[in-house]
Order: sequence, then structure tokens, then C-alpha cells
Amino acid sequence: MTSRRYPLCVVVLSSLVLGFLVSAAKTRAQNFSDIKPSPQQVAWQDLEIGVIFHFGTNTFLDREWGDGTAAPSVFNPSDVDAEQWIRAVKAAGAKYVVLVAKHHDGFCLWPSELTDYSVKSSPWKGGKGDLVREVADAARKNGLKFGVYLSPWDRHDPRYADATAYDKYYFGQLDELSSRYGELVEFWMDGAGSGGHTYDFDRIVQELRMWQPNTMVFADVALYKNADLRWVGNEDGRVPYENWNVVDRAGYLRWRPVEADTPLRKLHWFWHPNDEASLKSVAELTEDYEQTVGRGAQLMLGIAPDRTGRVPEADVARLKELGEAIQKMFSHNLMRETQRVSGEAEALDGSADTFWSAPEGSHSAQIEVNFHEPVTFDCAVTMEWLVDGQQVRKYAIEVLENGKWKRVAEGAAIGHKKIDRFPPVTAQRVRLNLLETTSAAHIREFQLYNTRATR
Ligand code: FUL
Repeated sequence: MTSRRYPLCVVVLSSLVLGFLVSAAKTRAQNFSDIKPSPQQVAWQDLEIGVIFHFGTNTFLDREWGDGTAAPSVFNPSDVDAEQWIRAVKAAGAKYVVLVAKHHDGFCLWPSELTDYSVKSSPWKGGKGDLVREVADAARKNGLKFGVYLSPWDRHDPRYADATAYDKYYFGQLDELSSRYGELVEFWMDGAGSGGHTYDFDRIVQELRMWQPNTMVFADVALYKNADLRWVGNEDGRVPYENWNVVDRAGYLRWRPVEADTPLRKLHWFWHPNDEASLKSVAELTEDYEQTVGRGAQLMLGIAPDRTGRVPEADVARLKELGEAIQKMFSHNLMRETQRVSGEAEALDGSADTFWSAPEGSHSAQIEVNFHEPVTFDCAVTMEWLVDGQQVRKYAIEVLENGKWKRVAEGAAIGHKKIDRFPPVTAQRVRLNLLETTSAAHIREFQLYNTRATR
């Protein structure tokens, strides 16, 4: 190899130029609208509804947070039926499931080689069972994606007192879960408990990535800076703010969509006896749906199988009712009745696979629909194509009344999906008015519904 010598001034000048270019690139990357999702995040956001299953020693002891002292012998379900779990949640429209493989009590639902505190010490299937396997298989068989929750807080394992020893244990369990059960759609990291224990989350995620390069890592923003998804901040099934996908942590911007977890039975993640009264009503659940999915977030419902190992029939029925209610409410898109319109057809075709782009360079645009005859509606569903970032910052839905455009709904963020409700209005000409966008907006869908008629 030959080497060439350059005069010092050339070397200094070129490093200055390089330094400038690098810092200019960094500055650009700090611009909100330049931050784009990964392909995995885009695919994950399209799933819209997920489920988290809690089942373990707590189920048998009427507890929410086990203290790690329960004998494995208490875990003795008579009739575990993972297929029944999956069929039940599929009926609600769930596209993915996350299984709590180990909750804070430390009891493992798979036969970990690193502890005896697991199903292998329980009477279930004579200690030969593996619930992670059963749920993963049932989910995939029914076309749902599968992920796991592995609690960092472990109230059973003595290694927890020693951060280094516990890290090793946690990495080992992570390896087992991420190498044995196929592709994981999501890895849930929970910040609850822990009382001052610090975890090396960067290393944990590196370890996970070795096996699972495409898994979405979920964590509270305060818990872990580099996760792919973020906790909504409550367990009420609500997104109580304008939902922007990009979050800022002291100047560090990242695409990090929201997942809103809420249990099907109010406040209860695990099953409890005589608890049917806490089952949310269909009206409460559809409201949860609108306040989460309808605000650009993911809805994650908490489902609790009972002591038999099945999802209780009342919950199965409620999940089915929820799925049917959502389907019914959004079954009749009035855009099918449009008298059509030229360039914006992709936003009106009822398909989220196509999108309409506003003209190049425009920072506002409109999609106008002219119906054959006046239609009555009380709800609009709008979806933004997010591959290029979240661009809409202000929009309105307007109807033409006596020659003047009248606003029936307005908002800031659209994001993956926005559901707007308003008093019923009858009009022949309607438009989505994109009042402010950071660059040309991309709209996957603009739909109108008369939900009163289908309720
Ligand atoms: C919380 C936990 O403490 C609850 O028990 C439950 O697992 C919920 C999904 O996350 O942080």
C-alpha cells in the first residue's frame, strides 16, 4: 500500500469542512419533520389493536403483584387452551399478542434453564408444559403476531440484590425467549417496581437485537431513552394529548409511537374471583378504541385467563361484541357514494394501501368531495401515510353551506389514524382542508360515516 502526504493546511481545512458537514447533518436530523419511522415501526403501527395476557401464580392467589413467595405448586390450571385465548382476542380485532412470560413475582411461564421458579416446578402438565410455546404457536397459527413481556423487576430471584449477577440472569432469560420462540413483534419492558435498581437497558436491547433485529422495544420514555415505542402515560385507554409520533428528550428526537395499555376488567391485569362487575362495557371499550386508535395510537387490551386456563366466557363475549361494534360503526364509508373527483381518488378508495400526495412543495391542500346528493354524517376518519414522517400540523373538516365553507371539526395531529366526531351534518360538498403541513402531506384515507345510523 502506498501513502501520500498532504500539506498541513489541506488536512486542517478538510477536517474543518468535514466537521461542518457532520454538524450540519446533525442539525438537520434534529428537525421534527425530518424524523421518519423505521419500516418495522410503520408495520407495527398498522396493527392498531394488540393484547397483553397476564396469567401466573397471581391468578391463583387473587393478587395483582405477587411478592415472589408463591409456591410453584399453586400454578395448576386444569384446562389451558391457548387457541381459545387467541380466538377470543382475534374476534375483537387484535392483530398481535404479548404474553407476560415473567411478571414481577419472578415466576416463569416457560421452562427456563436458569431457575426452577417456573412451570417446570408446577403440577401443570407434570412440569413438562411451556406456555410461551403454546401461546406463540396459537397466535401464529391464527395469523396474529407474538411478543413477550419480561419483567425487569424480579421479587423472587436472590440474584436481584446483586446488579451484575441479575443482569447476567436477565440476559440469559432474554436469550432463551428471543432465540426459541420465533419472531417477536414486540418486547415489553416495564418500569414498575424496581425501587432504585438500575438496569443496563442499552445492553439488554443489544442482546435482544442479536436474535431479533426487527422487534419493537416498548418502554416508558422515562425508563429508557432508545426504545421504539412509548407508553401513553396512563392505563385508562386514553391519549390525553395531541399525538405526535416524534418525541423530544432534551434535544434528542426520535420516532416513537404510542401504545396505550388498558385492562378489559377495570384496574385488573390478572384474573380475580367474583370480578365480573369490573368488565368494561362495549360502550366503554369503543370509547377506548376511539380515544387511542382514533388518536393515532395503538390500543393494547389486557386479558386475564382464569384458573382453568381459559379466557372467561363473559370476556370472550365482550371481546366479540367489541369487534362487531367497531366493524359495524365503520362498515359504511359514505365515500363509496361519491361522484368522483380526479386526483385524490387514492385517499377516498377505502384502502389504506394507497395514498394521495398533495402537490409538491405545498404546505396546505384540500381534498374535496362532491356527492350525488346530500349525505348525513357525524364522524370522519383520516389517515396519514407516515413513511415520510408526520406532516400535517393543522387540519379541518368542512362542509359547503349556502355557498360558504363551514367547519365541523378541526385538529392538529392526524398521524396513523384520526377519528373525529361531531353533531350530525347534512351536506353535498365536503372537504378535508389541510391548513398547515411541514411539507407535502400524504393522506391514505379520508372517510365519512353516519355512526348513529349503524349503532
Ligand atoms: C404495569 C404492571 O405493574 C402491571 O402489573 C401490569 O403488568 C401492567 C401491564 O404494567 O406496569
